[in-house]
Amino acid sequence: MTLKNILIHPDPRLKKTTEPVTAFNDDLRRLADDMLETMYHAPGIGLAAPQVAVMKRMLVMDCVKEEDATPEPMVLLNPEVIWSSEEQNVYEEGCLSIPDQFAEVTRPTCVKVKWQDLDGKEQQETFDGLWATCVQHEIDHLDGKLFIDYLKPLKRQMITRKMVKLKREMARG
Ligand code: K2U
Ligand code: ZN
Repeated sequence: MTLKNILIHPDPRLKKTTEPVTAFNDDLRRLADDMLETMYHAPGIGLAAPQVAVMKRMLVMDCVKEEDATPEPMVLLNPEVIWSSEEQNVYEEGCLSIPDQFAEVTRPTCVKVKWQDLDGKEQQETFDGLWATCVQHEIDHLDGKLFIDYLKPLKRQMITRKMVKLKREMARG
């Protein structure tokens, strides 16, 4: 298991649409393990492949928040939202690629998602609550969309400027 480096916005790879997964093999399983390890270490409750510079339609998540509860790691390949509720709710979102920045985003409260699992077998599930917010946030990443893209331009530019400054400081070490 390897911890992978998480890309920080702005980065062109975070704005690209990713390619479908077609090879369901051991390399994919190893990547899923590495992404889950990276997610738990961050810590986060979701992580999309482009965030670790892998341009594939793949995401992992585990939105179980209770410390002593059993983790529920999920690996979704080629995920698609096939239904979303009229009802929407607001959540103060963050992003591992935009550290320490939070803003309210409105999304459908409930979504039905279909995907393939690591064996290539088709799965479907309806998500609500934090799981729904998270899976929509991650699928956006696969289409090069970040939560700041839902904000007013001024707020988005302010956050981007902070990230450019952070990356300059990180580069200086
Ligand atoms: O994609 C990511 O950057 C992972 C996010 C997923 C996420 C963002 C907003 C709302 C739900 C999920 C990280 O997990 S951000 C850290 C976090 C942790 C707990 C609750 C919300 C966000
Ligand atoms: Zn994110």
